[in-house]
Order: sequence, then structure tokens, then C-alpha cells
Amino acid sequence: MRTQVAIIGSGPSGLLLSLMLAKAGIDAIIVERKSRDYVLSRIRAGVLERGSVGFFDSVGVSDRLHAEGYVHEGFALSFNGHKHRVDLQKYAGKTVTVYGQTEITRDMMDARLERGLTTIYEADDVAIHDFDTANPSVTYKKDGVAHTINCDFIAGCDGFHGVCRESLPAGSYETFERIYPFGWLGILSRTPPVDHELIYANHQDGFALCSMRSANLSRYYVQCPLTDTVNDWSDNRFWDTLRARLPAETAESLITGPSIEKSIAPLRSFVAEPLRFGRLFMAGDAAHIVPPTGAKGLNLATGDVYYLSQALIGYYVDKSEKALDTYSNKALARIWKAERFSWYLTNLMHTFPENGAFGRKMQLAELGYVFSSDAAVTSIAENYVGLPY
Ligand code: FAS
Ligand code: PHB
Repeated sequence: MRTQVAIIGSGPSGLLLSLMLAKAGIDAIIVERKSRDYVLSRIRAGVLERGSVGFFDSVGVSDRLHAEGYVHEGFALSFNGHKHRVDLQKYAGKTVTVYGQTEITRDMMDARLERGLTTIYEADDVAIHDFDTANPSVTYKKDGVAHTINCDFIAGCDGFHGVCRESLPAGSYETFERIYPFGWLGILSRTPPVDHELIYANHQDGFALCSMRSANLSRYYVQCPLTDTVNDWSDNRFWDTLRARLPAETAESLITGPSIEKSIAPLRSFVAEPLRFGRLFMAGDAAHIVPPTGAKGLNLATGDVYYLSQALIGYYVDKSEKALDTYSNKALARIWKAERFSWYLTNLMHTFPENGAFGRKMQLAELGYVFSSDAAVTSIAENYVGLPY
């Protein structure tokens, strides 16, 4: 097989990149190790920046997003028993859209199918080769049969545990990492959301987040020890813990129900630099991870893919390698700003017993300052809606 761009991974990064390239007439094949259904079974992000929505608009996959997504003009941070709203429209002049990653992934998969674009699902032993030459290739096995894809470029969109980063020569990249000493226990429940907007709760017992997917599908999270497993958390224990961390008025209106999904995700900040290795370009979680506190993971991935698609279009359409040469630095400049915001909000909203009583006082002082200063709340708002590309 031959294609112009071989994309490893059928998550949001790989799917959006392939659609942006197809729109420019550039051929790409996606190689995905899991099945379509498995990819769609993963419950992940929930908030889309205006910029991400614009990218989905640009490749014609946003009809359901606009029909079923929720446009939010603000969100709340709660602390000391009270909610404090961050007015995104007032302080950043933009909104965000609540629409599950699962749904936009489904929309992009369906669009690729309708447009006759090739995805190899359930590909085993995926490997990348000769990306330091002008003739890279990807090999894989499908139903036990070996295949090779010859290509001009490889896009590493295979997430944090993918094959691309582990295929890089030792010493060819540098990593920067912060692993947080807790996880997020998340549940889905077929219950009406407790509020019309998201609530991020700072509480002495731990962080909590109230989010949603639809008028009758809620997504909730509580900070939990990394040593916990979902078996340690009955639904009743989850609901009691969530209630205890919310302002009383909110806790009283919480409607609970059986969990239909329950999982614990570890939190880390991670960046691998650079993003380019000859004809291999890294994008999305394959290159960086943010703690979900700032709702940046998926939105950073779309930003990378926008820059990378523009660079590849520059190569094929304008016969220029200039944007390929600047891709890594350009994407990293935006990545690090999102890493900072996600790290900042994670440190502000979670309990860190190791920081002691003084650390707790600093959190509450920072929160008090944020809601007494237009400059401070503007900073949070403009980062939450997404910084310019
Ligand atoms: P993905 O990890 O989504 O996709 C990579 C794809 O590559 C996968 O389909 C994988 O199967 C495939 N792959 C891996 N290795 C391969 C190989 N060797 N060969 C072929 N294919 C391979 N972000 C938020 O904004 N909010 C959240 O609440 C949030 N929650 C998250 C919870 C969890 C448990 C995780 C892991 C992430 C969460 N994220 C969240 C971040 C998440 O949304 C990512 O930012 C987003 O999925 C990034 O998309 P991709 O870069 O496409 O990576
Ligand atoms: C979610 O709805 O899953 C969600 C929303 C906002 C976040 C993280 C997760 O910051």
C-alpha cells in the first residue's frame, strides 16, 4: 500500500488530521490498533473550546455537535461552601461547548466512512520505519497477515501509550513530567446534571467536578487516592463523597442514580520535545498530557493537528517546507501555555496534604484574590476558552 501521510491512531488527533488533509486533497491512511467500538467505549473529555468547534466545522463534522452540544457562557469554582462563577462571555468574550469526546469521535469516524477514507482497525504489531529518510513506512499485521504502507510522512497520533514515541532513538527527545499524587474517579449516571454549568469544587477533603453530557446524562468526578480501585467505591460512597465536597445548596439538589460507567484516571503533566523527527510528526497525547482540570487535553490535540495539517498542506500544495520546519516550536509554544494553566488549576483546586496548612491557606488566598480581581478572573477565563493559535 502507498499513501502520502500514514496516521497512527484513530483518536481525535488522527481523525481530525485525516479529515483536514482529505479536504486539501492529501491522501492519508489511519492505522489503529483497537476496534472502532473499543475506541468509542472510552469516556474522556467533555468540553470543547471555540477553536476546536471551528476545526470540526471546517471539516463538516459538527452538525450533531451544534444540535446536541451545550454552549456554556461560564462555569463555577466553589470553595468555602460557596460557588463563584467565571463569566466566560464577560471576561473572555467567548463560550465553550459541552459535547463528549466520544460523540465527536463517532462523528469523525462516520464522516470518514461516508467519504471513503481508509482506516485499518485492529492492526497488530504496528511499527514505524525509516522516518529519518525520505521513504518512511509503517508495518502491521491484520488477521495474521503482514502489511506495509509506504508513505511520505508519518503522523504519531497514537496517544500516551503509543508506539511512535517509543520508536524514537534514545537521546533524541527530552521529557518533562509532573505526576500528581492522586487520581480522578469518574462516573456517568443517567440523571439530570446538578447545575446548568460545570462546577469545579475545592474542598478540604478533596476536589470534585460536576459536568454533563446531556439533559439526562451527568458526568461527575472526585479526587481519590492513587491506590484506590473502582471496587473501593460503591455508588453510595461516591455520591456521599461528592455531596460532602459541594456547597450545601448544590448538594441538596443533587439527583443521584446508578453509575453506568465508573473509572479512575491518573493525573500527570507531560511533554516530550521536540515534536518532529525527520518525516515523523507527533501530535496530541502522543506528545503531551495535561491533567483534565483545565479541560485542555482534547483541545490541545486539535491545536497541534491544525498546525500540522497546515504544514503538510504547505508541503504538498505550496511546495514549501517552511511550516514543517516550524511546526514543533509553534505547537510547543501553545502546548506549554496549556500545560501551565492545567497545572495551575490542578494545584489550585485539589488537596495536597504534603503542602500542609500553609499550602491550604495559599489556595484559599488565591481563590479569594481571583474573585476580587478582574485581571485574575480574566486570566482564568481566557485560558479556559482557549488561547489564540
Ligand atoms: P488518544 O489517546 O485519544 O488516541 C490515540 C489512539 O491511538 C487510540 O485510539 C489508541 O488505541 C491508538 N494507538 C495507541 N497505540 C497504538 C499503536 N501502537 N498502533 C496503532 N494505534 C495505536 N481530556 C479532557 O480535555 N478532559 C477530560 O476529562 C479527559 N479525560 C481523560 C481520561 C483518560 C482516562 C484519558 C486517557 C485522557 C483524558 N483526557 C481528557 C485527554 C483526552 O481527551 C486526550 O487529550 C485525547 O484523547 C487526545 O486525543 P489523541 O491525541 O487522539 O489520543
Ligand atoms: C468532562 O465532562 O468529562 C470534563 C469536563 C471538564 C473538565 C474535565 C472533564 O475539566
